[in-house]
Amino acid sequence: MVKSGSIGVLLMAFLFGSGDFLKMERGFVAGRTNVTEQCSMPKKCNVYGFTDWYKVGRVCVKYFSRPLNFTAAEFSCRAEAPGAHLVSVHKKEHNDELLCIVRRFNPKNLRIWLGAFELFKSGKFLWLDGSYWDYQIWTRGEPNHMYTSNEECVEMNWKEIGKWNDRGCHFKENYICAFKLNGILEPGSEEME
Ligand SMILES: *[C@@H]1O[C@H](CO)[C@@H](O)[C@H](O)[C@H]1NC(C)=O
Ligand SMILES: *[C@@H]1O[C@H](CO)[C@@H](O)[C@H](O)[C@H]1NC(C)=O
Ligand SMILES: [Ca+2]
Ligand SMILES: [Ca+2]
Repeated sequence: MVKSGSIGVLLMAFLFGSGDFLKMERGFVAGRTNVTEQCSMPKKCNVYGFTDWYKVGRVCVKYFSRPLNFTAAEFSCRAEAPGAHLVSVHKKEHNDELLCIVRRFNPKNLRIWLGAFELFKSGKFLWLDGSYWDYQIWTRGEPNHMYTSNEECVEMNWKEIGKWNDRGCHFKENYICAFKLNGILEPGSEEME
């Protein structure tokens, strides 16, 4: 027979346990609600064969949960769609939309490669798709390896969510690919130069 004292302990354990459980569940639900509230998922891309891609500005993008080093990720993008590269970012609004996509598909690991790298320790960053470097949103203290070959590639969501960091290109990360919706010439495309 179990003594009444033990039953009391068991009961307490049960009550406290379930209390914690409820708190955790509430926190989880609130967190999720908030993520969807603060973040507007972009529309699907209306391009035949690419309807599981999303429209961000004038490109279609897709998240790949497949950790690859920067070079392998870029070549994987090129194989996914004609004219595709690792994604470039030119506006806060688009940066937010990319973050939203990552949150939706992989909330537990937000780190991704963007399509930017530092050209030969020049202190200058370039986009792989040839578009202008006209926007940046670095984590505080980053990029911390300009003018050295330690960290040449650009990732998002390391220490500060939605911000960028320069990191060694050999690390494997998930990534987002992008291709242009149409061939219309616009400022920021390499055809204008
Ligand atoms: C969402 O988060 C903010 C702070 O980031 C908080 O003030 C707000 O109450 C949260 N909303 C919900 C619905 O949990
Ligand atoms: C990147 O990954 C590819 C494919 O696994 C590999 O061949 C290559 O050596 C890697 N490059 C770096 C810099 O790690
Ligand atoms: Ca560097
Ligand atoms: Ca860095």
